[in-house]
Amino acid sequence: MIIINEHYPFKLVPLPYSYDALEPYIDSETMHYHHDKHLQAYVDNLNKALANYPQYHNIPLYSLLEGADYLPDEIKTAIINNGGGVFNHNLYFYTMRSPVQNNIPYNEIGNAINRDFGSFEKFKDIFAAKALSVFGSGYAWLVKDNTGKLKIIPTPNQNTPVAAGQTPLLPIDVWEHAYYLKYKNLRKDYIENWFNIINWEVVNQLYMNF
Ligand code: MN3
Repeated sequence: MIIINEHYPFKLVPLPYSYDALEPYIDSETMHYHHDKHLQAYVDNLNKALANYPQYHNIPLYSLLEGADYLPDEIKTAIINNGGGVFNHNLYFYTMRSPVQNNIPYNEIGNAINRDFGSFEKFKDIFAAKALSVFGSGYAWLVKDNTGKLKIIPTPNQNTPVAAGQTPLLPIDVWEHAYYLKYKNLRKDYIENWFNIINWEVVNQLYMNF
C-alpha cells in the first residue's frame, strides 16, 4: 500500500476520491486546503530534512518513524513532525470515503471491534470522547497493540502511534484546520459526522495486513 511503504523523495499522494466526495460532512474547500496546502507543506519539509541524509533515502517512512529515537539530533524533530504529518494525513485521507447510510464495520475488523469494545455503539462513544478530549492539536486513533488487541489512543501534534509500537488502523485529525472552516469551534459535530465517512474496507485491510 503506497501510503505505508513510500520513501524519499516523498510526493503528494492524490486523494483516492474527488475533493467534494465527503460532502456534506467535510466540505470541498477544507479538503483543498487540507490536502493541497497542509499535506504538501509536510511533504516538502520532510524532503528538505532528508535531502542531505542519503542513508535514509530508501527506508520506508513507517520504519523511519518507528525508529525515530535513533535518528540524528539535527533532523529528529523535523522527521517526527513532518514525517508524522505525511504519514498521519495519508492514513486519514485513505480511511475516508463518500457517505454511506448505516456505515458500520464488518468483516474481521467488525468482529474485532465487537470483541474488544462490546459493540460498535460503545466503540463510537469511546472514540468520540477520546477525539473530543485531545487538548490542542492532534489525533485520536484506533490501533492494534502487539497482542492483537484494539485500543483507542490520542496522539499530540503529528506524533504517530508507530513510534509507540502500536499499529495504526484509523485516525481522526482533530487539528482545527481539519474542520474549522465548516464547523468553527464545534469539534463534537465534526467527530459525530466523520463516522458516516469512515472507509471500513480500508480499515479492515490495514487490520489484516499491516
Ligand atoms: Mn491535518
